[in-house]
Amino acid sequence: MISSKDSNDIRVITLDNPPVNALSFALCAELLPVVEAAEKDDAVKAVIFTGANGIFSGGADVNDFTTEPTPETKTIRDVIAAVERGTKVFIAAIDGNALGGAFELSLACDYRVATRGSRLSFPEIQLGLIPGAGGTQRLPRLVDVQEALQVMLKAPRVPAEEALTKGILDEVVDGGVVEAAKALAQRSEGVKRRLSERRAILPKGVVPQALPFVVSQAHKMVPPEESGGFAAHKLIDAVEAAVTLPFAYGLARESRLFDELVRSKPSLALRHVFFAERTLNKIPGLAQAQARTVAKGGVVGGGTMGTGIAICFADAGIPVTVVEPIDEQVERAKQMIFGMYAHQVQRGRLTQEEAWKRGQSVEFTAEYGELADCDLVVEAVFESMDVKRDVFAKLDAVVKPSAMLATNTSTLDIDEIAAATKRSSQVLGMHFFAPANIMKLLEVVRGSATSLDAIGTAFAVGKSMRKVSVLSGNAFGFIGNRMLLDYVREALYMAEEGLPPYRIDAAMKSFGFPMGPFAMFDLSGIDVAWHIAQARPDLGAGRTKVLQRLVEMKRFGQKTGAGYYRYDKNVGGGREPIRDETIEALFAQEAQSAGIAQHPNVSDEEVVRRCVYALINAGAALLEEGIALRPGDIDIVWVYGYGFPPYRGGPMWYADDIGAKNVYESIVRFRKELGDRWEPAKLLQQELVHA
Ligand code: T1G
Repeated sequence: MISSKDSNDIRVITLDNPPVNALSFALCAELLPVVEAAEKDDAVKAVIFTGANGIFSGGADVNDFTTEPTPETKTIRDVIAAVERGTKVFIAAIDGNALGGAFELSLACDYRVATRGSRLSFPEIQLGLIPGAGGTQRLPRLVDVQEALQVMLKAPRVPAEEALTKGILDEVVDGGVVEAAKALAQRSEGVKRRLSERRAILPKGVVPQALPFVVSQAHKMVPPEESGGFAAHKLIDAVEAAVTLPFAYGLARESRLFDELVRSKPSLALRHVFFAERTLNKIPGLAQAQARTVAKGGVVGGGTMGTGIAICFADAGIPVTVVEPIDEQVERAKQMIFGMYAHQVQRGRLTQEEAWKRGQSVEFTAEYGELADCDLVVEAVFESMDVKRDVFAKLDAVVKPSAMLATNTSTLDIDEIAAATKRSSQVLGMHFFAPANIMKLLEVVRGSATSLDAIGTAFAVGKSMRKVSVLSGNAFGFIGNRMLLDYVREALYMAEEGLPPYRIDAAMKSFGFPMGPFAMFDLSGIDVAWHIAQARPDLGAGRTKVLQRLVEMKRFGQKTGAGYYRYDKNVGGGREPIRDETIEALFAQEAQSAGIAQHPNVSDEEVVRRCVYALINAGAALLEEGIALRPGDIDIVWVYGYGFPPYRGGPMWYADDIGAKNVYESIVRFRKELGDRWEPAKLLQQELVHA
């Protein structure tokens, strides 16, 4: 895992622990004596750290955090302490990513060189942690406190050129970073530059007396500790120590804060999400599958979803042809594409040239025949089985024999759609979430005949589109929407029992969702909910005619300026839900007509239990039915697709956190109090859902 090679009086130490040179306990146990030997060797004047496998290092090995270190365990902290004590000149030669503990190792060095295109980042906050090996103490001694906080709070991937401008790097080279480091070692003439010997840098215009105010302001800028801000507040405490305490004391403070965070529930949940996301593609047999290369994509339907999917292809560098027979729709689609890319250029995310290239890679036609050479075609037409079957029959007749056909349906039966073709092994669902070019979640839905090659192709295309792809079995609503129906059913039932929608939404927002179920209805469209309720009245619908009344009043939600809430273009740009007592009166009136007993006094905690336990119960049933492969897959669907607070790990992780048995007992109580719809999934009787 560690190799070292001398070049005259310079020792080059290489981190080599594929795939990302993670600074595991094992690697650090090997690295420490090599660093100490270099320090003791009089023939060595300078030490260079570099990484193999095209990356400096992805930081500490996140797997190690659940292992309680023993006094004998060596971590990156021990290596950095040895560098700190060293008298040689230490240089970090960075190529690729230098993340977390690797960034910290470079800060303990006297000099830092990187190749153009390398990136430095402190992603710890995304794991509910803080840099725990000196980063919170050294970075504020290299850039000012405000800058350092932004880098550690927002976790940007800082490009090498920007890091050079900020003074984090000493040199950026186009290649030969180790050679450049050797030259720098010679030029350094043995001059060390320990950051620990500097003072933290206050932002321009901030005098030491103003520090308490600056710190209190920083705390106000991050979410409350119980709402996902736990690590952020500890980070601010650590950076404050960098300003107010001597280096050694600040380091000790950082260690204590880190050790508290690494055992915290939010961090355990976020590390679960990190690994669950990287487990999604571990599907039995998929490694042996022959995923097709998709050199050309096709989309049928140039509506909002179809155009969004076309943009996904363009962003992945895959030329795409969209079949859309209606000229006005083609114009609208082109405007959407042009506007989206113009926005990206304006925000500096894309160059004009790249935007132009991507925009040009999307072609429109009215002819199915233009799709003949596509490797993958995604259908995105009206949610009607007859319409979709007709599209698939036409596609089957024109595309090449090896082409894969995917439907973007959100609820319809994949097998029934596949039966319209003679290639059912090459048909599957690719359920994009609106807006398709923004949302990262992609449900890949396998029909009973879908081949592993087809699934592998969909996962490969999803990766090139930078999607988070989750495999789902073929059942109504797949994973996300199937669970959503039980979640929204409980919200509707509580509203019918006299609890105002704004109270329900407020409770779910305080739990950590970005918006509550009624605001979500208004965003996605009440007409869409009505369409689904018509298709499956047994799922997700309420017991009253409220939904029907809203549709009759053409209150479809944000897009019509009113739904469960009112919207005023002068309030939050017309997107801010405004409580509407007329809807509460409508619920009361329709509930009375339906003879529904009123229970308006439901606590926020009970609102959360009813909505979240409905999710957990539906998720457990999907695992029992084999629709979802793993609990972690369900967690990813809900964190990425529906805004479940990631610091709670997703619905199934949350179930284990509160205890699956506790959830089971609550559901048994709900069944007695609320009705047979609360049939507890057997899986919840076991100790942990995440076996
Ligand atoms: N620890 C353990 N495994 C890791 C890892 C890490 N830090 N980073 C990646 N992997 C695994 C990953 O699970 C996957 O495994 C494989 O490597 C490829 O990952 C002390 C406390 C580095 C940019 O948070 O951002 O340092 O699927 O698919 O797209 O203060 O991985 O092959 O079994 O993501 O090329 C901080 C997280 C740690 C970095 C590469 N570091 N990783 O992206 O590959 S905390 C991170 C990434 C820390 C110090 C603190 C990315 C990547 P498998 P991948 P990629």
